[in-house]
Amino acid sequence: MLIKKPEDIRYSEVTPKSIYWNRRKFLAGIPAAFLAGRELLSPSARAWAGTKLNNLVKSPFSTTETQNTYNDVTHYNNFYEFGTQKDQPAKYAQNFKTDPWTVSVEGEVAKPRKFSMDEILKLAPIEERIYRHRCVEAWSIVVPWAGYSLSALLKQVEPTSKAKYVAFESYWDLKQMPMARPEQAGIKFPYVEGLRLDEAMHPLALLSVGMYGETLPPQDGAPVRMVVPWKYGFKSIKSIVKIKLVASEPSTTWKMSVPEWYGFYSNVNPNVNPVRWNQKMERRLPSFFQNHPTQIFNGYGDQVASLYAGMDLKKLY
Ligand SMILES: Nc1nc2c(c(=O)[nH]1)N[C@H]1C(S)=C(S)[C@@H](COP(=O)(O)O)O[C@H]1N2
Ligand SMILES: [Mo]
Repeated sequence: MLIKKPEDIRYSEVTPKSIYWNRRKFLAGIPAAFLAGRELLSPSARAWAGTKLNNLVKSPFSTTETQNTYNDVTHYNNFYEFGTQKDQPAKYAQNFKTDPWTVSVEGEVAKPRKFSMDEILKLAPIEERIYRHRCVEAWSIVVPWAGYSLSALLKQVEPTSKAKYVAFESYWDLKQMPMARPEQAGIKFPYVEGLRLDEAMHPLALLSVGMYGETLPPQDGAPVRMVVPWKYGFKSIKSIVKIKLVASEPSTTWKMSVPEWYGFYSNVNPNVNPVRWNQKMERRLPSFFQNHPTQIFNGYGDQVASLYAGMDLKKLY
């Protein structure tokens, strides 16, 4: 019998449920020893993660900088719900159940509604966007994300004139995330983030459903997350279940934790160091050394600087 390795299996389209059941049928006839560990670990997560996304549209926003490897990006993570050490999410998010999944989009909108992942996947053409990602801890990566501008989703619900900010909330369930306790992680849960409405509507603000041409792995925020490339990484909230349009600035997890270090805006800025360490240089993984000068707005200033015209970025860090 010829057995394909799971990672060689390719799908013609993304339909997580049917893939799950077909794959279960396919797997049922195969002795366990033939299957890769990854597959055995988490049939439910695998139903979503690692599924090929076809017909990705190229994006003019992509950088030509060298991309990090899939291994770099999936084994050096910040996802405190699954542990605070960089290697923990890869281990402890493996069984994270991301199907079925819905995202509620509500608040100051004319048409509040819940979106299933199938609906999110079909809402707009999925683009590949190769972005720089800069963590406030001063490491950085270059990732080929898959997704589309968050604006495409927000337009569907028709924000009212009262909507001035967008508040995001991550999934939180102690059964699936036993480490997601404030005593253990040092932050409150559920993880929450926010953007001003004009930031959220900016085409660079990406609603991401995948990376490296596949759906997101659990440790990187499956099944759907934000990627806001001109801000420090903690603004790019993972595993989103709620998006609420609101009238005033929403609370954000890291600002609640240490307000003098982590502001609401948290634009990448080598000239402002509210955190106790310097932000002038960064360590591009997998290097051990700070080998890259950090750019204002993480190099996206041409596109986004106008959003902050007239603002004192030292005060509004
Ligand atoms: N829900 C949630 N989202 C989160 C985090 C988290 O702990 N929980 N960490 C943030 C931080 S600090 C960074 S740097 C990025 C890391 O994304 P990556 O692991 O996919 O590189 O996710 C952000 N989103
Ligand atoms: Mo981060």
